[in-house]
Amino acid sequence: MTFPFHIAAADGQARTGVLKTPRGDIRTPAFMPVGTAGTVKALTVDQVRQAGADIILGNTYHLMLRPTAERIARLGGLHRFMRWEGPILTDSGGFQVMSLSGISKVREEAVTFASHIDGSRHALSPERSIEIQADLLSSDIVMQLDECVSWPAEKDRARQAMELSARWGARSKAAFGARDTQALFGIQQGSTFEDLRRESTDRLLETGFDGYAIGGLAVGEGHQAMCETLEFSAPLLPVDRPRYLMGVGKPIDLVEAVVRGVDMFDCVLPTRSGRHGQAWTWDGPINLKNARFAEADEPLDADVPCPASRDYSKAYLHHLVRADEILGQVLLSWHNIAFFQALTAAMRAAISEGRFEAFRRDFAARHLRPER
Ligand code: PRF
Repeated sequence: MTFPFHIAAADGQARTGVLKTPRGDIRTPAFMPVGTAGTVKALTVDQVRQAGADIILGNTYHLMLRPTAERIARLGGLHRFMRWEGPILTDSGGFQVMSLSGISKVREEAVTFASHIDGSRHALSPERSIEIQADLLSSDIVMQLDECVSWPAEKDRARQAMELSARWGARSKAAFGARDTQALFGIQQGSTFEDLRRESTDRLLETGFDGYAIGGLAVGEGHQAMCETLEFSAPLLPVDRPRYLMGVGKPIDLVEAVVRGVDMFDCVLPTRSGRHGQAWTWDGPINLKNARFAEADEPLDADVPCPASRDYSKAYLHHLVRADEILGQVLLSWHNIAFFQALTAAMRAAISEGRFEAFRRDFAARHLRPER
């Protein structure tokens, strides 16, 4: 059984709907806060839920190294371990090996790598990634192991990674089998090449997945090239299954991907930038460290239904950030997650009401306006 995906309304390529999972509904377009190491950094799960998130993301790479997937399994799985009762999507590990580990080697059988924590050697095959995600962590949405090339990529190199990802997708599916309460997503690769993205999709469709991710973007190509690639990549994917753009992005990236047919996102941006004093608002990003907020006796956003957005002044947040107080990191992470949820909620409403183009135009005009 695959998770039902009900598209309630479409406006151009943009769609809004609900992905139904046994652990709860995921309203799309959806933003998934990143809980890399079994925590959405600086936040309790109650804060994450209160900010409006339906689903969070976890990472195979981090959890297999520490505290190990076997230990999490003995402690009842990732949901129980971290006290998050909603759905969890786990990434498969290959991308984090590439971006975080020491020396790594990609072979047909598996990727081998040195831990960024203690240098110990590990191997991750498509089958082992499925075992960790589905059997040990008890993830709800499991990602296939893939290979993502950095940008720019020679076409031959991009083809090689795309073809390996397609073979790993088939092996992942065989290892996953048929399950009642968990879903498996395939990952399209092919860098910025249209023919490679097409071939990647054809091979994923031969295998057959519950949902489809677009990988290999937001790796240095820039906003414009990402949008151009999405323009042909997203519509290749089945219209009736969720489409997930991995590791994206800024608010403007989300809006421009939704207009091209993407349903799901994840990114460390709201929490990472929150820990560095940055707040995301309808009027663009602001840095609370800036002296102009020293006596700004107004909240970040009175309309975002989150205590961090509504109940604390910018002047107080400025003080916390300047004094390097932990609460500053907590409140800005919390606000940023709530803002990304408010953004996806606003997109869902605009699509439902058939006014997504106007929303997109007004959003860009306000969000990208140079600071006054
Ligand atoms: N593959 C996987 N995870 C990812 C990516 C990918 O290509 C990206 C690329 N932006 C982020 N996270 N498995």
